[in-house]
Amino acid sequence: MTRVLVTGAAGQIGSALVPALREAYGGDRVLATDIHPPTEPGAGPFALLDCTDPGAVAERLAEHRPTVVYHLAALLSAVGERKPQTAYEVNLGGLFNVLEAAREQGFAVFTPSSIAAFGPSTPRDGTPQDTLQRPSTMYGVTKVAGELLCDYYHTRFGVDTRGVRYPGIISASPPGGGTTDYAVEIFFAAVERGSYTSFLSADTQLDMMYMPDALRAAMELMEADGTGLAHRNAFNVTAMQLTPATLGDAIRRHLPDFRLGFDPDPVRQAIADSWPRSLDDSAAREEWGWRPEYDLEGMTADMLRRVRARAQVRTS
Ligand code: AKB
Repeated sequence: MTRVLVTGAAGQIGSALVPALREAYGGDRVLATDIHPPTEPGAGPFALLDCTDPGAVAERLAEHRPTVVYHLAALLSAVGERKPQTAYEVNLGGLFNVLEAAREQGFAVFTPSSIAAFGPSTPRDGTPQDTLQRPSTMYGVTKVAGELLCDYYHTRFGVDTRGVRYPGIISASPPGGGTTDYAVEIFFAAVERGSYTSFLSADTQLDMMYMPDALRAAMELMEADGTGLAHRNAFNVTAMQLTPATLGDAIRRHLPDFRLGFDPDPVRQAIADSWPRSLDDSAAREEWGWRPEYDLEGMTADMLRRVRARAQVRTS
């Protein structure tokens, strides 16, 4: 019987993953945890949890007795450059505490890595599964170290660790402090104001994925037969390659008057320029059957529908 605990449940991925896990495994089997209380109290079991506190992590996990932990608590790339020490403490310290509890208590761990685990010396087009990883951000450093730590806990202690390298995630749930956040902000600005100024230049190409695919990637990887996994931490996964300009064009096919400007922010532009332009996700496709469902057109239509619905709720 699957029992789940999610850390960072109030974040961009967590707030969408928790309902999907509750749908799959039953509401009372999925404990959502975060340092922030839930915005919708009563939606299901919730506990406050600071992952940097090893005692609290071990205690909460021993109480809930999960079979799987989705460990999402982390600072993203742009915030990580503003607060590198906190990013190290939360992203690596938190992961270490969860892995130690997994070693003692025997649950499986999903940890998201990111395209940020690559750096300027990585091949940028068709970035292979196994390649140079010398990132230039603190977020990226914690993601590479996290991948290695998860592999170590698997080979040394037999912990069932698995992960994916997420590209930018596009969702109607708000992101918090990432370099790919423009791809979410642009939809809200298009619906609410009819215009948006991108903090990345028009032709900055990055891998992206729509949230329903991101959730399926995590859940399908954790359900996959572990004996078929040659790679574990972490699999390249992607769904589409976008620039701010191509995303603006896709939105304009639904909202012809939408205006898009560009005012690159030096810090986030430098981060984006150090990341891949397109990932090769053939290892995920071969080892556990990964297939994205949403392309640019499908994602854009569905995002606009969801963002309009949210905007209506806000103004009614
Ligand atoms: C970020 O922009 O920091 C994240 C990521 C690509 O990991 N969305």
